[in-house]
Amino acid sequence: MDLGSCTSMIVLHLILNCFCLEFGASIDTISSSQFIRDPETIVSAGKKFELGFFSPVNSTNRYVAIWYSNISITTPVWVANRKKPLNDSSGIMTISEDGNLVVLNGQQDILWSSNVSTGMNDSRAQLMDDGNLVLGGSENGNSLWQSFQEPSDTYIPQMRLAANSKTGKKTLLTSWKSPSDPSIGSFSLGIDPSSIPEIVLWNDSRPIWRTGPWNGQVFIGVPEMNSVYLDGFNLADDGNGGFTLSVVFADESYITNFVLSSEGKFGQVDWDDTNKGSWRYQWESVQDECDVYGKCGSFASCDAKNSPICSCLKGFEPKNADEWNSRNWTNGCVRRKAMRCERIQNGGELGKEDGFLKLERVKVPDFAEWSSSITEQKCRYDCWNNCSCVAYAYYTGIYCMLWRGNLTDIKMFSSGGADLYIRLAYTELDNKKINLKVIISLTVVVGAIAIAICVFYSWRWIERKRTSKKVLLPKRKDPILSDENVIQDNLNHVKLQELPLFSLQMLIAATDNFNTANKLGQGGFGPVYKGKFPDGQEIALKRLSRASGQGQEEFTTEVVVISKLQHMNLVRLLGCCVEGEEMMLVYEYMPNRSLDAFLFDPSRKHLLDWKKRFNIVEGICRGLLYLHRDSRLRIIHRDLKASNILLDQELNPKISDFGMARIFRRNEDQADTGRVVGTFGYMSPEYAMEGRFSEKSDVFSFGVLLLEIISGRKNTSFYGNEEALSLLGYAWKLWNEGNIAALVDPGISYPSFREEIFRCVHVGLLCVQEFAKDRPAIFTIISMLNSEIVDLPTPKQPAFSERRSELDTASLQHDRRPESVNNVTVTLLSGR
Ligand SMILES: *[C@@H]1O[C@H](CO)[C@@H](O)[C@H](O)[C@H]1NC(C)=O
Ligand SMILES: *[C@@H]1O[C@H](CO)[C@@H](O)[C@H](O)[C@H]1NC(C)=O
Ligand SMILES: *[C@@H]1O[C@H](CO)[C@@H](O)[C@H](O)[C@H]1NC(C)=O
Ligand SMILES: *[C@@H]1O[C@H](CO)[C@@H](O)[C@H](O)[C@H]1NC(C)=O
Ligand SMILES: *[C@@H]1O[C@H](CO)[C@@H](O)[C@H](O)[C@H]1NC(C)=O
Ligand SMILES: *[C@@H]1O[C@H](CO)[C@@H](O)[C@H](O)[C@H]1NC(C)=O
Ligand SMILES: *[C@@H]1O[C@H](CO)[C@@H](O)[C@H](O)[C@H]1NC(C)=O
Ligand SMILES: *[C@@H]1O[C@H](CO)[C@@H](O)[C@H](O)[C@H]1NC(C)=O
Ligand SMILES: *[C@@H]1O[C@H](CO)[C@@H](O)[C@H](O)[C@H]1NC(C)=O
Ligand SMILES: *[C@@H]1O[C@H](CO)[C@@H](O)[C@H](O)[C@H]1NC(C)=O
Ligand SMILES: *[C@@H]1O[C@H](CO)[C@@H](O)[C@H](O)[C@H]1NC(C)=O
Ligand SMILES: CC(=O)N[C@H]1CO[C@H](CO)[C@@H](O)[C@@H]1O
Repeated sequence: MDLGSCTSMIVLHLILNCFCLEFGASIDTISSSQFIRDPETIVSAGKKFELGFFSPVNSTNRYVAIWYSNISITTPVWVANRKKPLNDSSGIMTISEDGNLVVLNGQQDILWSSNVSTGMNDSRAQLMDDGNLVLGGSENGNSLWQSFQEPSDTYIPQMRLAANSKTGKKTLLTSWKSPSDPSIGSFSLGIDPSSIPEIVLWNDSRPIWRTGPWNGQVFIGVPEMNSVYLDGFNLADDGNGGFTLSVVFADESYITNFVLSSEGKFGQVDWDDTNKGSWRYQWESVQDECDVYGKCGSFASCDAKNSPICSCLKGFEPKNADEWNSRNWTNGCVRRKAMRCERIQNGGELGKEDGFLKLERVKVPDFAEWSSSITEQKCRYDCWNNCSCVAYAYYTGIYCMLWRGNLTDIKMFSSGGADLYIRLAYTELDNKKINLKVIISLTVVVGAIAIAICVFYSWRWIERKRTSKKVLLPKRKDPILSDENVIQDNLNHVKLQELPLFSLQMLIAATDNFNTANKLGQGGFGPVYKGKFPDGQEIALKRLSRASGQGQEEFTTEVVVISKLQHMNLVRLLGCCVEGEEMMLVYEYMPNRSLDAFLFDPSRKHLLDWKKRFNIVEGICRGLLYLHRDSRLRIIHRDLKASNILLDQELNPKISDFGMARIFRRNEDQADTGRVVGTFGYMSPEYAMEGRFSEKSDVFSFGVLLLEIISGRKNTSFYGNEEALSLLGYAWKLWNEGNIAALVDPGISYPSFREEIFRCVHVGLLCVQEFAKDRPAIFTIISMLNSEIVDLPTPKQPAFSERRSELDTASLQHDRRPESVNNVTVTLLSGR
């Protein structure tokens, strides 16, 4: 199509649009001339949401509400006239003379109004496809009011909950009074911004559940947030007391929301379309009694696995023993022996310094105060140094939390959670003098430990066998991050604000003046050398060629992206060097080089048996999941391939080379680029041809990589044989012939893993499907590999499985920057 005909199409389209608006064929808008009268409705453009009149169960009252238009149960996600129902079917929703959106009854009384000063009388309200009802002036298109600002009992993706600690303003979800009465009930939920922000559920004004503080990635009192299912949350801080919660779900076709029921139950529900359709809770805030706020009173902890569930913290005793023993825990516990600093104040005997007792895996108590100390030692000292401090905790992303006064709402988790250090008088700690009793009990304990060790090792042996089949979900508390490493890790976070700069002198010395003997390889835009610092630390050094003028952007991207990321499956950047013409990046050294050096080398591929390969697959998944979903940023790698997967001592994979990565804002899902970079063979069709990339283009590359790992063959190793098919075409052919076994690398002996390998082939084929929307997201892939999802969909024909394209000549990896394939996307780029 030439430009002329394109323009005329657009004009025609515009004319049609106007025509529709004026004459009522467009039915997503309310204006003063185009209002709705019970039982009329309007439907959003994509037909996802509908607005109209409805009656709740067992009620004849009429309310204006928004519901999902395409599901069999009318589920209002927003109700307008909650306080003043209509008692007949004479209701109208329209734009009033003052420009507000209003609900009127037959007598023209205003039952509900958007109640903003609009300064115009010709505004219109539009129901958007995300469920938002937006009142806008027809002139400038600014919104005057939105239903998302006044939520009812449902939080739908795209909505934002805001709170401001300075103005005290909060957007709250408020429950209905009962399933048949939408008026405002006693429960509400929103952000409590008073100290470290968290989400709180209130019964009137009493908190009854809370998430624990936000650490930049998760609410640390919700251990399920380690799981991918609840991911997509973000709590943005405007630096001025304002916080905004948003949730992004990768798959928009999937109907899910968070609802606060009239009984005060809060959870995530999913629409299940099977049978006639129903809502299913996929997560609930209160999973056991210990989730109920302050169940055990002050200075006590709650453990649902114990009976009774409440116990005083060590060094504390029930305030009222009778009540406590009859399981009335309201009064909580009190300190048995005053802290030393208190004894000083009261002129008592001094004794030794107070100490801290560590409580592991807890939901940290309420009323944490944030301290600016960033090391654990300093945090401990801050607490120790101030007599009003009774406990501290140190947690990645928040760093130092201190508590004064009472400790309320401590729950013990079986995994996850934080470590809480409680301040106790010296004599309450475990370091008492050894007496006879202790010796006797020690003997018993030693015996018990011996038995326990035997049990533990046999259990571990069994567990090892089991976990070899299990994909590890991305626990934020990676073993590598525990205890001292947490400090180290956090120090790194801080340091990386200004990435260490190495001097050129030092790097010249480390690499013996870039001696070719130390050259590890040639990257896309510069050689990589091995080096060694005087202290013995080995490094890999990428020297970017500035001569070509290229590499500068990659250098910046890589520094920005990777210095913000910390994950065991991503390669670590140690620092950089910019001096004169030189730009260099310094990484940790990976002794086993990259995956392709094993996979495609006939003499070394046998070193990777199936278990190692599967471990590598899992690791890549975890690294990708972190990039796509878990880190603060959302990152599309764009150049995932075997040579960018480095292997450490134990052959754990680490994703490297972020020079082409793109950072997405949390609410962005895809982007277009006029400059297609990447490696043929791993590029998804929409990226290679249209410059469109998203998480799903990384998934495509992962799929190719997965098939390469299984087959031990490169996509590009197929010219001229096997009937001129690519790896994908070959895999597809074998899949259809039911001969998957022929794809598997003969170098891996596998009878006992047959099923697992076939499953991987299946997943691989799902990842390389032609259309991005058909490809699973990375967290789904993990569940699939892990056999959590048992019934895998049937893959459709992969991209590139038939055509042998003319691109073959470019399929070697030397050319990383083919020219723009499509000129049109270049103009799109500037619009974003
Ligand atoms: C509606 O009324 C019927 C009969 O009184 C009752 O059985 C049912 O539980 C009610 N439903 C709701 C949601 O209140
Ligand atoms: C409506 O639901 C049906 C099945 O429940 C689905 O096939 C269809 O795509 C949906 N339409 C929209 C616009 O979501
Ligand atoms: C409905 O409510 C109006 C006031 O809003 C009242 O005047 C009228 O009598 C009511 N009708 C019925 C049938 O209850
Ligand atoms: C409109 O808002 C004003 C203050 O913002 C309030 O006083 C008034 O009661 C509101 N009116 C309605 C109908 O909600
Ligand atoms: C809107 O206001 C203008 C003047 O302010 C008036 O001429 C016009 O009739 C009004 N329109 C409606 C629909 O009330
Ligand atoms: C909410 O508070 C009311 C009154 O104080 C109480 O009866 C009810 O049990 C509470 N509900 C929950 C879920 O805490
Ligand atoms: C528990 O103790 C508190 C205060 O002593 C008292 O007010 C409350 O009624 C008691 N609750 C029960 C269930 O006995
Ligand atoms: C201890 O902390 C409290 C509360 O922040 C503060 O008011 C007080 O000055 C501190 N005391 C010392 C000795 O730092
Ligand atoms: C615990 O401390 C908080 C704030 O420091 C206070 O609001 C609350 O009332 C206290 N609770 C008890 C049981 O003392
Ligand atoms: C794989 O190789 C074939 C030719 O060998 C090529 O046409 C194709 O673009 C490559 N990429 C993919 C993803 O299949
Ligand atoms: C892209 O634009 C350049 C110059 O603007 C032109 O030379 C080239 O032919 C165009 N390519 C395509 C595929 O349209
Ligand atoms: C399979 C393999 O070559 N593993 C090596 C990885 O690197 C460590 C440390 O250099 C070697 O000890 C392993 O043999």
